[in-house]
Amino acid sequence: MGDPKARYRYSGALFEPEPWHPAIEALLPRLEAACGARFNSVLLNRYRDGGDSMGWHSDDEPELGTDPVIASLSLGAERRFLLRMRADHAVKMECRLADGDLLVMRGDCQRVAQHALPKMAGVKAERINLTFRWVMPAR
Ligand SMILES: O=C(O)CCC(=O)C(=O)O
Repeated sequence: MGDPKARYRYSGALFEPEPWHPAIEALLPRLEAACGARFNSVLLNRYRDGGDSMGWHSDDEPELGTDPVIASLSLGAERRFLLRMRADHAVKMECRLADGDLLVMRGDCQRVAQHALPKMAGVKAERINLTFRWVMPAR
């Protein structure tokens, strides 16, 4: 979802954003003030329960530029969030993301680290995660 020009390429496919939902667009001023950054797009991920997960990756698509600011807003079930250094996977940290938490990744985070949201046995409730980004229009 995002501004019409905020198209991005991922795994060889070009994604056209959905227009902003007014309830999500209304969050932008507070998010941008909190992060000191602009956002023109948001990626929404739905985890139906603890069986849904996201593997290790970095948000390092070229459209995000160097050292992107990524604001991740969590809604719904509390889940574990993991971060590890690319150069040494033993160097890692973990936090819990609860309903309403805002996690901000910035600086060299996407260049030097990877993140993941592991499966969590026993979690029955749904979680929705919104990651706000600035996407440079794809050519
Ligand atoms: O659901 C989360 O907290 C992580 C989402 C994520 O890693 C992503 O959208 O790149």
